[in-house]
Amino acid sequence: MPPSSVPLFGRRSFLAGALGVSGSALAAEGPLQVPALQVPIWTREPGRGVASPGYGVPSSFERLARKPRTAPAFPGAASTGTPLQHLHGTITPNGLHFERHHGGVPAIDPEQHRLVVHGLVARPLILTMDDLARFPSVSRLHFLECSGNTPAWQTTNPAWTVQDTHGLLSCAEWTGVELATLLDEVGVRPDATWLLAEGADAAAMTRSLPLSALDGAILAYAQNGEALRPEQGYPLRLFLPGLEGNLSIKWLRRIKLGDRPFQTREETSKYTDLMPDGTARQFTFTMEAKSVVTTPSGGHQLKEPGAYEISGLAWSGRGRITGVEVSVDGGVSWRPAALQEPVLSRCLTRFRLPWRWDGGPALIQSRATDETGYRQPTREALVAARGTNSIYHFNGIYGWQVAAGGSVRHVA
Ligand SMILES: Nc1nc2c(c(=O)[nH]1)N[C@H]1C(S)=C(S)[C@@H](COP(=O)(O)O)O[C@H]1N2
Ligand SMILES: [Mo]
Repeated sequence: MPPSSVPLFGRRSFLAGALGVSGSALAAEGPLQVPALQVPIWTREPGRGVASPGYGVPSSFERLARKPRTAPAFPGAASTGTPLQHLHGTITPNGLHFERHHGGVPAIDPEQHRLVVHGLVARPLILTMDDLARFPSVSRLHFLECSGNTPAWQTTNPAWTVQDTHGLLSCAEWTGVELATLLDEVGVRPDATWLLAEGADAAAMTRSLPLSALDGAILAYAQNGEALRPEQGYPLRLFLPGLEGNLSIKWLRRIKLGDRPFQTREETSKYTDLMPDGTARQFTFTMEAKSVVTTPSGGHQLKEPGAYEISGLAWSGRGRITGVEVSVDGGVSWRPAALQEPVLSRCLTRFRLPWRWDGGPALIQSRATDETGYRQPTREALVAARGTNSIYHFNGIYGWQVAAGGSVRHVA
């Protein structure tokens, strides 16, 4: 029988041998003999008062942090990854949302910030943040992924954690005005087919987007219930569900309607995909279905053989995730994982599968399928189709090798 089909929780306990209670005691019927609970110091004294200065922070026992990715060309052109290996559920706390800045984080006074909408429109507009707050608003849960997430086309490193391989991925509830609402207000002319979005940062990041790709686009001013963080584009960003992160222009200050793509630096020299024949794919907007196991993953250490939960994240820029399969034998056999409800379109989906580790080597992988029927490919299939010249859009199956001693390492 392959390890993946060994019955998992046939016994009475997940943690036989743990909790200071022996496995044989658990197996026996009747009341358990447990040592008396001590009354700890934190029960004998009152705790501290309310949070000061008023904005709460995590317990001092928690040490979560974003982690810088590759060394930046200059200090402002940096990125940091979300610690996916330590997070739960699907929402990324605002202080841990990944960051990617091409010209640093500007300190923008919202009173002075303006959004200009012009070009092929009937009524060009200059809007303040107060103006925007008066429009009808929406809140939607969506992932954001940098297309440069997962540096796996040419390189691999056994020391990588999931923060290094998939950390340019986060998920939040985004609130703001639907772009369609604003476009109605300015009156898009019939000859307009593309728009340009421009940021107010020192990079003045600009990207072109066809109007046909704007489904669900939000002019977002809030993230998980509070104003955007400066790192995420305070006071205003474009948010484009399911599309490569680069298009979600932060510190948004200008939208121009036109009748063709604007061919900016970021869509000509950057954010194109060099194919094996030397041509480049341009305007590869959609993030294809992808998944990764976050527990156990690189850097984790399993203490002893027994019951564990395999858990991870799946997402697709094309819609809902319909299934995630997990393999613990390097892709020989696959089993369906449970998907945490609600499964939302273009949002992270948490998957889980109980697993009994027999103490031997195991290669843990996941593969996701979305509602279009697209299934996450193997690395081999991706490379066969697209070669190894690319930088962006790696969505291949990824693995974690559990060694006999319980250490967990990345394998390509
Ligand atoms: N104005 C501006 N917008 C920007 C960027 C930037 O440097 N400047 N970086 C882009 C890139 S490459 C990505 S992946 C996302 C990252 O968003 P985040 O930092 O909120 O995670 O923002 C995009 N929008
Ligand atoms: Mo990015």
